[in-house]
Amino acid sequence: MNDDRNQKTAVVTGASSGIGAATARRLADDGYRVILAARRTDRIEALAAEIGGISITTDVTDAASVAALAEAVGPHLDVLVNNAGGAYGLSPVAAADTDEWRRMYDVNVLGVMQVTRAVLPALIASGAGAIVTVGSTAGLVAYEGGAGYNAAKFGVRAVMEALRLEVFDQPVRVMEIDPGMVHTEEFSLTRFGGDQARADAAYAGVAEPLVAEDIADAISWMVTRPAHVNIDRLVIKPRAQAAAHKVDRRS
Ligand code: 8X3
Repeated sequence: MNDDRNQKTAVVTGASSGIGAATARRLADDGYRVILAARRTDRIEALAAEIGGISITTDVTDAASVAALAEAVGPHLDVLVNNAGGAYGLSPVAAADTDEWRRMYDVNVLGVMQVTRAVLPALIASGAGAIVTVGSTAGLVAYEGGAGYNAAKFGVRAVMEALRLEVFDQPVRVMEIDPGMVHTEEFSLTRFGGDQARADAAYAGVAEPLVAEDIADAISWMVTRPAHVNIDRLVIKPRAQAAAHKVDRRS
């Protein structure tokens, strides 16, 4: 693959929709050569063609797939956006579905670990690497029915905190963004197994939830700070959401 060091390269996982797709677009606008990594080849191919990026079909939970992504990245990488993740279900602990919990741990925690581990040498080799992992306010405060997702996103935060300590003397920033309510086409639909009515209810009455572009804008800001500026954690919520449980739904 082209390794033109005049143009910075960014990998975005989960780039097929939502925050990942918006971030890929935004980083391309910012001048990055963007590598779009996701499972759905047709979607990332189409977006890559549109923004002049590169699509690499990737399942972050699959070791061989992640190894192929790292191989395609090559020896240098400037930015990694660990965005692939998601919530499955909203069951209380008493009715928890073990498979859903496993899937959440697999994609949110092991996925972040596997991709980060695979491209960390390339990030360090760039001399000024930057990692932004998309966590969630669900990783800061638990809520009823959220335990499986909460546990996974609390886990993501732990991984980022430990990694920051481990590479403190290396030229790589370890950053995290924790969004609250973001209205994307798929997050809630995935959580509720394709039930559009339940998905829509999550945003009911909220005049202005965040949109994917708001998060992409923040990620762009984080990675484009000077290399000595580490935004450890950026918590971002719509004004209507003072806390997970305190949402203005009057509209
Ligand atoms: C998404 C935020 O509130 O649905 O990561 O858990 S929430």
